[in-house]
Amino acid sequence: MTAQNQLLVPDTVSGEVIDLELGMGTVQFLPGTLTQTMGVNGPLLGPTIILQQGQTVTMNVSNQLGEPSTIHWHGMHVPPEADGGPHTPIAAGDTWSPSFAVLERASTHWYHPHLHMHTNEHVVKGIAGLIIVRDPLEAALVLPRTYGVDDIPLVLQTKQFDADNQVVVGDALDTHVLVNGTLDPYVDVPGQVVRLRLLNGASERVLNLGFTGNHAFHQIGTDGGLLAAPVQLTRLRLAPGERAELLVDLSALQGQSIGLVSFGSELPSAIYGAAQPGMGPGQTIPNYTLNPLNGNDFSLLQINVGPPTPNPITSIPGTLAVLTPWAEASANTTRTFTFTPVNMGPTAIQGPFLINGASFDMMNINFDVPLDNIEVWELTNQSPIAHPFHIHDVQFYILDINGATPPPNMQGRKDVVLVPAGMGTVRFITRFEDYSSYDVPYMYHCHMLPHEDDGMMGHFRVLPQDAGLSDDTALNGLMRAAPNPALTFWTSRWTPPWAWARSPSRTSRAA
Ligand SMILES: [Cu+2]
Repeated sequence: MTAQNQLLVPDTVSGEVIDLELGMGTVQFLPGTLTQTMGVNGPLLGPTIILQQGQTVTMNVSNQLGEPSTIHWHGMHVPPEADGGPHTPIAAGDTWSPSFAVLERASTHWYHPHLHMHTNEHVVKGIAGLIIVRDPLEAALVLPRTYGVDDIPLVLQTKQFDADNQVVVGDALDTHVLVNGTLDPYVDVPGQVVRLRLLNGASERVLNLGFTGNHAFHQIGTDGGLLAAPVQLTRLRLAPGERAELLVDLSALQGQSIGLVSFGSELPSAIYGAAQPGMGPGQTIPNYTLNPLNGNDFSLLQINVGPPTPNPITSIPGTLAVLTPWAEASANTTRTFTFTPVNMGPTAIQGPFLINGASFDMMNINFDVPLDNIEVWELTNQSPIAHPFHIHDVQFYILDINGATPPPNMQGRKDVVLVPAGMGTVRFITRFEDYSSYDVPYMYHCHMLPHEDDGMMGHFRVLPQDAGLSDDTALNGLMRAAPNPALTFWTSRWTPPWAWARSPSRTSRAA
C-alpha cells in the first residue's frame, strides 16, 4: 500500500458560541488547475464541533458564499427554527444565529447545507463537518476519546472532477475517493484499540466497509449514539447520511499497515455502488458502468500502525449504553410512506422519485404531528433502487426490515435507514418530543442528495397537543410565542418564514 497524502484531521471548535463562516476556496486536489471549493472556516469541509450534553450553544453561521445556503445539524434534536432546513435560508452576506440546548446522548452527528435544490451542490463542493457530542455516561466508559490520536474522525466521500479539475455536481462518475477531503490518504495511529467515527458524506454512494485481511472490528455506535453493547463485524454497510463509531484493535499490527476498504463487489444489486444499480441489467444510470468504483472493491484509507500511546486502551467494553426503545403497542399513530419513480421502465432508477405520489412542495406541509406522539412510520420502496430515508428532529428505532428484526448493530438509535428496493419495507418507531412550531416544519427525505434535490422530500410540523390539527390554513396565520426559552432569537411572527425565501427584503422578519 502506498498512499500519498497524510489524512487531514479537521480542527475542533467548542464552547457556548461557535462561529462558522461559509465561504468559497480553492484546493489543489489534482495536478494543474486549482479546484473551486466551498468550506466552513477554511476552503474545504468544516471544523469538528464538540458539544457537551446539557450545554446551550449559539451557532453564528455567516454566509460568505455569495449565494443563499443553510446549515442543518443532521441528527440533532433541536427546535424547528434552529434546524436549518430549506425554510431557513441564510441570504448571501447574512449571519444566522440559532441557539439551542444540547439534548443529545454522546454521539456523532454532522452539519451540512440543506437549501432546496442546492443541497448536493453545496455538499459536494465541500460544506460538511462532524459534530461530536459528549456525555457523562460515555465519559465513564473505558473508550478511546483523544481526538485525532486514538479517536479519528473520518468523513467518507466521493467526487467527480471534470477535465479542468472542477467538481461536477450530480453525475455518476464520482470516481475519486476522499477521506476528510484528502485524496489517497494515509493516517498514522497507535498500536492499540482505536475508535473511528465514520460518516458516509457521499452524495449517493453506499459503502460496504471492512478492513484488509478481513480484520474484525466492533461497532459501538449508530447515528444517535452508543449501542447497548459492541457488535463484532467484518463488514458494515453505510449509506449516505449514516454514521457509525467503530473500535478496531490494532495492537497486533504494530509496524504494519491495514486498509479501510469499501467492498463494493459484495453489494447486492439495486444499491448505488453495486455492479448493478437497479434490480435488472436493463436499468441504468448514465455513465454508471464507466465508473470503476461501481461493483468493485476500493481503498478509502491506509492505516499505518505505530507504537502505542503511554496509556493505551487495550480492551473492548462489554456493555455501553442503556437503550429504551418504545414498545410498538405504545404507538398512537402509524403513517405509511411509499416511494415510487416518476418514470417507469429502464430509466426509473435515475429519478425523480416521489413520496406518497408527491414531489416536495415548499408551500404545502404534508402533515402535522401532535407533540409527544409516539409513531410507527412504515416505509415501502416501490422503486428499483434502495433509498436512505432520513428524518429530522428525532432518533428512531428500527422495528423491522422486510419483516425481520434488524441485526444487532442496527438496533441502536438511528436517523437514516436504507430502504431496500423492489417493495422493500422498513418500519421504525419514534416519539416527537420537546419542540413544536406552527411556522417551521421538519423535513424527511432521501439522503441521496440528487434524489432529495429532485423532490424526494416532505415536511411536517410538530404542533402542541391542543392545536386543531386538521385546520392547517387557519394555523398558518396565527401569531404564536416561542415554545422553547432557549430560542432567544425567536419571539413571534405571523408570516410563515418560508415565504422569506421569495421575499425581496428580509425586513418583514418580526423579531
Ligand atoms: Cu433516494
